[in-house]
Amino acid sequence: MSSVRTYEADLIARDLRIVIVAARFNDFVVNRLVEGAIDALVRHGASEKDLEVVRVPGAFEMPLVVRRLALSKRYDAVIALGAVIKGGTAHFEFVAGECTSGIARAAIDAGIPVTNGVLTCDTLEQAIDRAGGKAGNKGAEAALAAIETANLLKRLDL
Ligand code: INI
Repeated sequence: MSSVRTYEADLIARDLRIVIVAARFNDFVVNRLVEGAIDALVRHGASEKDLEVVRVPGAFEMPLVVRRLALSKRYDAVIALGAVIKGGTAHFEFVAGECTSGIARAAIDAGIPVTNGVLTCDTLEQAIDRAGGKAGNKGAEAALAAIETANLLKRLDL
């Protein structure tokens, strides 16, 4: 091992205040992402009283609400969960692109982690695979990324 000073964070969610922003569009898929995220947070020590879920109509509305919540100083991290499925719309690229760049910008503007659990898939089958099916649960992955990044920022104490 090198002796270079290295900062990394644990996955302990105790005392972290986290809000999940979930789209109603494709709720059949998104609800599984929400369940996966809450399960991961609680299994890593989060208390349910420190967790909130905010519902938005679709992925396109995500950036505005995510940004307001991230700037509110009420939370240590925001988890964005949605499912944009290509078969469903001709404006797939616009919805997916605006959502992704908007939530990334919200994190930069607010200075807290906003993790991206918004699926962008060609088919409903792919989305189901990634929402607790054979490709894991991207909601749980986004939750772990939120815990780690929130703890990293606390540890860096900048
Ligand atoms: N919103 C989604 O979250 N996923 C989709 O797949 C989707 N499709 O297919 O259209 C979608 N559209 C709605 C969009 O996010 C807005 O809610 C709507 O355009 C109103 O602004």
